[in-house]
Amino acid sequence: MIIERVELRVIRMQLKEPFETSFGREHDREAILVTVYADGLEGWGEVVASRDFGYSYETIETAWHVLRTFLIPAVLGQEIPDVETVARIGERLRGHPMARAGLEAAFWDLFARRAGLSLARYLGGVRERVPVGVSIGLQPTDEILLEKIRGYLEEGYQRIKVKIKPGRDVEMIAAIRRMFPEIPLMADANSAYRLEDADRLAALDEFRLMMIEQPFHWDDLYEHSLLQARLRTPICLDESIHTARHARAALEMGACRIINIKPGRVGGLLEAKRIHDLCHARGVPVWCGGMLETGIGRAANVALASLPGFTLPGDLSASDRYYHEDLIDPPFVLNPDGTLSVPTGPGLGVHVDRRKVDRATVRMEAFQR
Ligand code: OSB
Ligand code: MG
Repeated sequence: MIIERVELRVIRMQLKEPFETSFGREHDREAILVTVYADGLEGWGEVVASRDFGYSYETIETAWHVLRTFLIPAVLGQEIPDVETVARIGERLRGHPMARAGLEAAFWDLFARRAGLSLARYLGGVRERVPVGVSIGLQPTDEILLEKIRGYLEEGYQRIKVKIKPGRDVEMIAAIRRMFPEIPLMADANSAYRLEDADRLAALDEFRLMMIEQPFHWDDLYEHSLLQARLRTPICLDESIHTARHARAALEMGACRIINIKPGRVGGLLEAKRIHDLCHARGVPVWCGGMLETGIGRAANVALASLPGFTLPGDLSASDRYYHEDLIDPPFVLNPDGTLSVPTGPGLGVHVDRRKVDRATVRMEAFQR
């Protein structure tokens, strides 16, 4: 397909409540929406970089720069036959996975629509519904956290993930376990610990967590392998897995037993699928992570999570867990069985509400061949 037009938008969405992790607090969410046009069709993708660095070095500003300076000129007016071509263009850059993933996502939507298939089917998905959990940010007190957990369990979420950091860990998890002895529970440190904290992390073993996510540095594998050798609890890596090569290395050195797959972190759905395929072949469970996406990024994640190896509940909560009003109509709603339904329409399978997109847009640029 000859790519006729690409649009970039920075959108800003107020979060229902602030989201706090070990690296900072977000009150609203900015993201870049990418729209590609060809043959009377359009495709939408979401770049999950934030305004500030923290989770990653990428920001809205770096992603905008990379897209408008390098990636869009390489596809605009060109004959792009498949997503592999887009991925190869992206791989010429070193790093900047979120910028690349957002553009690639728009092409996945476009090509799935051209094929008349849902993105889930186009990717090889096998599930009609995907099990989902909820990721709860750091709260001012344990009491508030326990109330939040109770509310999400009542709504039907299948597992609870809480954020931890030094000083907000063993006692907090103990309090959760006293109140909810049997719930599927896990903790995400977002790289807040150091090797010297290994004893403190080992003290979490007694709480039967499903996993501890990313305790050490965002780019580390080796120190995680030292920790995993000491822990009964599986380590799940998020930040440290940038490619399928990292995933293989991490598994072979025993740095983790579970992988959180986020398309934005690994440069796109194609690399996400490669990591899935590798883990699936080895019997390693994976789940789909989240970056507080709008319905556009969420639809791509839900499609990815319909692949057979995504056996654990993902950070794929309903639209109303994040936003008063999503950009898609209808929004994602939680099924009573704690799942989200995988859209079946062509491409992302969700209707992007352009009026809502316009209202959320704070910056826009169009590129025409
Ligand atoms: O580490 O998984 C993370 C949100 C922003 C950045 C990093 C992370 C998260 C979450 C939220 O945990 C997951 C979600 O519900 O989208
Ligand atoms: Mg994480």
